Amino acid sequence: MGHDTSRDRKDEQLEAARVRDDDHLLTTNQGVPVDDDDNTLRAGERGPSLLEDFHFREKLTHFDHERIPERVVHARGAGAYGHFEAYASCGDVTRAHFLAEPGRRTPVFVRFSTVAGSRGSADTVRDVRGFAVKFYTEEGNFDLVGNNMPVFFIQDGAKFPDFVHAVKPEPHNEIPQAASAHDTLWDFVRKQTETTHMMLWVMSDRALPRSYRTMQGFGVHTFRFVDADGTGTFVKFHWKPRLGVHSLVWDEAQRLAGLDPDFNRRDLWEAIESGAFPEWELGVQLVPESREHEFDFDLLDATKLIPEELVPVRPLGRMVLDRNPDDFFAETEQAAFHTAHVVPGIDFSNDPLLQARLFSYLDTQLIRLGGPNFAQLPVNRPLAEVHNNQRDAYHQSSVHVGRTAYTDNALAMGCPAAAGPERGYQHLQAGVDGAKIKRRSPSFADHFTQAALFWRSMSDWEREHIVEAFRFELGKVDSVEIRRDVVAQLAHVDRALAEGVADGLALERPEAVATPEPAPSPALSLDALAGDSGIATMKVAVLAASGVDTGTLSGVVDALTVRGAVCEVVACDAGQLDGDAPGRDKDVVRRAMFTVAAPLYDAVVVPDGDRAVERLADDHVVRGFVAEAYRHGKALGSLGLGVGVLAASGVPEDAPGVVSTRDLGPDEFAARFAAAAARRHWSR
Ligand code: HDE
Repeated sequence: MGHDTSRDRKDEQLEAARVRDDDHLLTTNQGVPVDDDDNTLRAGERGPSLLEDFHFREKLTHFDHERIPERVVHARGAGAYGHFEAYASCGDVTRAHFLAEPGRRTPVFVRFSTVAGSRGSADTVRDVRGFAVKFYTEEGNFDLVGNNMPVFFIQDGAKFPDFVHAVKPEPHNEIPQAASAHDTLWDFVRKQTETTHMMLWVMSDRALPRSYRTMQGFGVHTFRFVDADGTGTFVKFHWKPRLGVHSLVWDEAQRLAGLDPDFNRRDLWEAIESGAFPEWELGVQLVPESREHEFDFDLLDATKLIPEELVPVRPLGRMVLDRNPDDFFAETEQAAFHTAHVVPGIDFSNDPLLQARLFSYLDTQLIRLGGPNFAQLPVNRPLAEVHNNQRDAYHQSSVHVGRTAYTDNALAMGCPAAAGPERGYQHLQAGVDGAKIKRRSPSFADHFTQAALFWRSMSDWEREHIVEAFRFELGKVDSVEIRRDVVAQLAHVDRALAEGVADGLALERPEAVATPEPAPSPALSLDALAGDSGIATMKVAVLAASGVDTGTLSGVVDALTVRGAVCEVVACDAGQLDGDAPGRDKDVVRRAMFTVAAPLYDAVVVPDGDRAVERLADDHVVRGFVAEAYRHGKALGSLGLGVGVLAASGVPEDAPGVVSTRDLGPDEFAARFAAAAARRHWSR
């Protein structure tokens, strides 16, 4: 009977769809309407399936072939569309059209990623983040394929496969996933001391971004700008997030990997859906070619940065992301970035890491996207028109007309014709000389000074987190020899760092060696980068239970929302709240406590209401929630009797970042609370 009823219902639905719009009918890939999508064609109701069921075979075959290889690195990522807008003309240094005029807008697609994990791995692992931007300029696509750290692990592309094999899960048992805390990575690190500077960045909280929206981005390599006269200028690219730079702490990041493996991806998606469009400023450090050799490091060495105190960052424009993709696979997964996608006015330096990338990115797309026609995919297609004689190959979707597929031709009046130096991309005519040689330049030999620069630029709490990270990572390394060697390596950076790590691992402190003492670069510390956007777009948990004072509850939610915060009422139980006063007490519960945890929020508020406070304070899950937020340095606030929940959770009323009031109104409270939530409180 059930069978007949559901079939009847389906028939009705089909009929309704037919009436509504013929476009909504299910068809095969050949456009043939399908009568039934739930049953294979059978010989008799209980008989074998028939080969002639072309619809079923097509459906299953397509499914069987749905996967393409994930990216060999940066497999896990999330993307969004937006635009870049230039502030002013940069004609003094580059002929790039998209930077030539104030207000000129260029559409962009951006993909953020982790490096080591597989496509389904967690977002909040300790890792570098990719920050790849595709500018669809009128002169063709420019891809700025950067990271959220300004330096890299290695100096020469020949070591890249070794590095990636070392950091990825170990090949015999494919463990651990998306983690650097294992023997092979640290074995690589101790053998390749050029990794030291980058390893300090990766052990810092920069490797745990709170959000893609709160990360810096860097082009890493030295590139070149080229002006209309053909003069080159060395350039390093920087992205600075409008919301300031904010990170998680390790304990929180680990919890989040289980609580919400999509934490960063979800944050980006939700921000864009809610209209809180992520924004960055693009800036450049410029070095005239005449000053190439003025630094105590080599500009071609990607393990080095140029301190902003030596060469300030010149702002070029801003980027806003305001549209989520419609189809993750079609757009984000099939996006093909390539460091050699440059436009007139942007050129390369001889950085040997960059030179290797110029080969690798095209090569990787050939296997990943199945041939050389990936530029025809919608996300990769330039806005600029494409005219050339490249033909055929897998997935060709252009229909080329005409009989000439060669230059130089007379039959098609010589079209398409080379654009010439005025309009075409012209490589900078940089001089080269020297013997063919497989040897690292001696100017790349210093592996420790900039590691010391980074360490010396950190605040106390950042240093503590770095030491803890080294202890954690090396603590997971089985080989005591590797642990010892890495500690000895750190002794070349800073004695206190090496001793801190050694003590935590119960290793002998390493022998004293001379350490470099470069002047710190304050611009590198997260303390200098928190920004001034306060509580804007931060997620606040407002803890409630039946009996909550709905006046303060809605008052504080409104006052924080006005300041840009995203408030979620979290209650002990699912369902509606029974408030102590008439007001907006129905339907306000967004999450039941048993579905969430403190790491999902940036700050916590407890409103007034004696019955609610009693219930909350009595609940060990609530107390654990509050205590965890406190431990992670987050702002906590209470109104009226709400302070009882903080006290029951062991939060001192006068601790930094705790705002408790018995007499302030919701608005005044919100102003003070927003200021407290602007950054974490590590001095507790
Ligand atoms: Fe990549 N890198 N990389 N890389 N990389 C890839 O390209 C490679 C390097 C970066 O969202 C791959 O399409 C080599 C530095 C990002 O799709 C591959 C070397 C920086 C992304 C590749 C480097 C990056 C990639 C894998 C050393 C920061 C993700 C899939 C010579 C400046 C882009 C793909 C996206 C992806 C090779 C070093 C950033 C295999 C050989 C340095 C953001 O081609």
